[in-house]
Amino acid sequence: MKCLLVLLFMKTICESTSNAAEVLRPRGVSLSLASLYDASKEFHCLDGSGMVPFKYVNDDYCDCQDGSDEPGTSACPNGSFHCTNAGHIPLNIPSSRVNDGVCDCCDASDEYNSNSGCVNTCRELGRAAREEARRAQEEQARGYQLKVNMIQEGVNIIKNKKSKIEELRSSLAEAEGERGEKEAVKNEAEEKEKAALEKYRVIMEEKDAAKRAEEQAKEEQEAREAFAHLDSDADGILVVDELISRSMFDTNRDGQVTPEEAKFYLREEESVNLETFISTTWKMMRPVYMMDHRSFIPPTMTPPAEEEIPTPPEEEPMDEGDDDDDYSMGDGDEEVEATETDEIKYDDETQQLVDAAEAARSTFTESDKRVRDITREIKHIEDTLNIDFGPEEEFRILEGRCFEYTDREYTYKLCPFDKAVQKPRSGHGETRLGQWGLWTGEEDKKYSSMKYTDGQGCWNGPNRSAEVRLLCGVENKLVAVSEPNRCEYQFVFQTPAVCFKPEPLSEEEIEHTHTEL
Ligand code: MAN
Repeated sequence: MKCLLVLLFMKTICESTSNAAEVLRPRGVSLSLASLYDASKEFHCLDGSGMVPFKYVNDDYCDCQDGSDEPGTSACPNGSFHCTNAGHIPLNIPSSRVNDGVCDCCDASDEYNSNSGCVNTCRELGRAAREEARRAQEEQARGYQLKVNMIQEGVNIIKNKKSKIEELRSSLAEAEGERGEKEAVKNEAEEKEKAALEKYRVIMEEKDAAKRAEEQAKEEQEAREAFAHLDSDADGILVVDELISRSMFDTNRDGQVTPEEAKFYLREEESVNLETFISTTWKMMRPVYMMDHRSFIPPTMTPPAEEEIPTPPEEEPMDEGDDDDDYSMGDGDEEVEATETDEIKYDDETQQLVDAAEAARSTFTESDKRVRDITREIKHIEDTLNIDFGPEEEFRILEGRCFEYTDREYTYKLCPFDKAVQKPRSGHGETRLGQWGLWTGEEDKKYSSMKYTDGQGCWNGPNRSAEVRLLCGVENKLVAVSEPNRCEYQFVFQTPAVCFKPEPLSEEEIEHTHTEL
């Protein structure tokens, strides 16, 4: 850098970059501020805080509050030094770094009075940076070309889906018509079936009624026999004393039946006649009575096999005239009868009508299923058409595809617009990190990140979720996954879908490139 020594105070006015060769300005001043440093006038501090003679500029003494009088020395703590960095990118550094022995500017201008030995590397750095920028621009351009293809494919998918919906709608109309016909056939067949079964319904009801009556008679007979058994003096009245001699009523098992215990079974009456006994008392007494006769089976138990039914112990006293066998219950007779009752054999004509109705029902069910399947398929396609696949449908071709990334512990899988999952490398089972949620990029960068929400719960934490940052790249690829906060994952996905059409090089850049070459 060529510097002129100006005036008495060793202030330096330096010639700057090649493209600003003729603009002389104090050291550390940028081209844009050069006009504010006019050596023929007093210097106005840039923040308006004061005015000093121009000779005070860069005199290594801080006069202005904003440090603007010392752009080229480290005298002001808050000053700013501008490196022109010709050949590379200009830079502003805090002026406290001027001559501190550290090379901050690639043109070495910040170390003009130190032993740092800084050399100008701007040319090499500039060349490398331009090379990198060119490479990035080429990548953008290739990516953008691929994006154009993705857009085209997205548009085609929509077209195909729409025509598929049309096709399905006409199949639906046809299937609905068919279902209507099958339903009419079914209704007719069922009418006939119902009429034919009517006579069997009457038969079945009669059978049921007969069965109920038989059971009632049986129970009444049981009651009569028990009454006769318990009514020791056979006077037709059952009294408390007659129960006291029966150990079966010893509720608390203390070896004797108290009047209270006996009365309990007579429903707190002193005595009952046969009629009352049958209608009310027996119901209360029956379980204990039957248990005593070893033939009661609680209703919820399956009847034991015959050989398992315990027989009364021989020493058990039996009153004369006892006919315990009469009280056998739960031998399964009812079950068999019920089964027999259910299995009605229809006459041939009825059977044919039942079969025809069954066949009509099954044909109708098939038609109905077809209608429902088509309806579901239409709904599914309509739902995917409503997903926001980007302003130009550029993300649509990613639907139905999945991308993986493996780190030391886990394999992560991203299925765009569906889900994000995590799978331990050693072990089984996937952990759901989230379901497709929404686009989360800010303002005009809405499509630069997406969020998958409502994943599996995290112990003592939020439900898992994943944010996917999208970067321009020439292939669709999951390139990184991290977990910055527990159960909050960050995916980085490269895709041409976010590449922009590269801006053409400015004339200045073209000029620069030519000069470089
Ligand atoms: C699993 C993984 C981890 C997560 C912990 C939280 O080990 O899903 O990513 O941090 O659970 O307990």
